[in-house]
Amino acid sequence: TYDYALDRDCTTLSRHILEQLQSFGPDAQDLSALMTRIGLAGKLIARRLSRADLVEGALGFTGDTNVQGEEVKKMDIYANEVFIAVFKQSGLVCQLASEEMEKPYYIPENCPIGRYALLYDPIDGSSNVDINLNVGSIFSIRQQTGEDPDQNGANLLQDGHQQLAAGYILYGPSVVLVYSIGKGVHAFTLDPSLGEFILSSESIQVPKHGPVYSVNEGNFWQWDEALRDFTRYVHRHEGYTARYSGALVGDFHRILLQGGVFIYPGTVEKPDGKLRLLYESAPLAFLLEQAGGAASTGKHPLLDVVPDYLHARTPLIIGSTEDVALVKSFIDERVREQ
Ligand code: P6P
Repeated sequence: TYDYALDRDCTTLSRHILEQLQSFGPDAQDLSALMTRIGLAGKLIARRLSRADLVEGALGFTGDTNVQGEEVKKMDIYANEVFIAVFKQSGLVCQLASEEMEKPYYIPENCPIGRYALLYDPIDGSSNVDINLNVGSIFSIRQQTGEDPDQNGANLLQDGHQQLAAGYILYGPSVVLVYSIGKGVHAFTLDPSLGEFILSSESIQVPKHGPVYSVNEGNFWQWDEALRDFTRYVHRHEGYTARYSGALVGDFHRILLQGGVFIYPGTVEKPDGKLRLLYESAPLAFLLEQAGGAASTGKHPLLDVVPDYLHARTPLIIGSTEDVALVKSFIDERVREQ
C-alpha cells in the first residue's frame, strides 16, 4: 500500500517548488535553490532563537540604531549576517537589501550580473525576542535588473507585482515557512528531527471574512477619523475580536489562517505608517493576494505602489477581502465628506 505519510515527509521545499513549476528549467532550479537557502537561513535563526537566553551575547542591544531609527538588537545583526552568509556563495543573489542595512550588500564574486535580488527583514518584531514571543523573517525575491550606480538600491524600486517569490518564516511554538512563487500559498513546518521543512499546508486560501481585527489601538489618538470610525464600528458590532502581538509575522499568519484584517495606518508621528514596503508589506501582500485576500494602503492596492526609496514606508490594510473593503468604506466615506 502507498505510504502517504512517508511521501508527505519527503515533500521538502525544493521538491515542492519543482512540482509547483511543473518544469525543470533553469528558473525552476534557481527558485528551488533560492528557497532551499531561505530554509537554511530559517533553521540557523530558529536554532539561535531556541536557546537565545542561554547563548552569551545573543540578546540585548548593540548600541546602534537602524534605518527605522530603532535601537538595533544583537539578534537583528545575527539574523542579517545569516542571510548574507547563506547566499554568499550561492552564485544566485547579487543584491541583498535589508532593514538592517542602509545600502544593499553586493556579492560581486562568482555572481553573474542580472541574477536575483533578495529583500528581507531578518528578524521582524525583535522586541518580542526578550520575552520569548513569536518573531519572524520576511523575504522577497526579485529578478535583479537595471543598474545601481550609486549602490543605493535604485534598481529595486519596483511595484510588488514584479516579485518572483515572497514569504516569511514564523518562529513560534513550531517554525513555519510560508511561501508563494505565484502559484498559490504553501506552508512548511520544520521537523527538527529531520532538519527539514516538510509540507504542512498546500494552497492556503484566506477566508472571505474573519472575526479578527489586528491594530495597535494605543495609537487611536494619532489616527485619521476614518480609522476611528472603523474602530468604533467593530466595538459596537458583535462578531469581532481584537488580536495584536506587536510582531507583524505572527499577526499576519493569524489573519491568513483565520481571516480578518491587520492594519498599520498612518499616524501623527508616522504619516506613512511604520511598515516598510519592499521587505515587509509587499511580500505579505503578494502572499495574501495569492491566497484570495486583499492588501491596500487605504488609497491604492498595495502591490501597485512603486517606492521612491529603498526603505520607503506605506500604511497597510491587509486581510480578508470583505474586511479590507469594510475599512476602505470608512476611508471612502470620509473622502466623500471632504
Ligand atoms: P507598534 C515590530 O517592531 C514591527 O515592525 C512589526 O513587527 C509590528 O507589526 C509593528 O512594528 C508594531 O508596531 O507601533 O504597534 O509597536
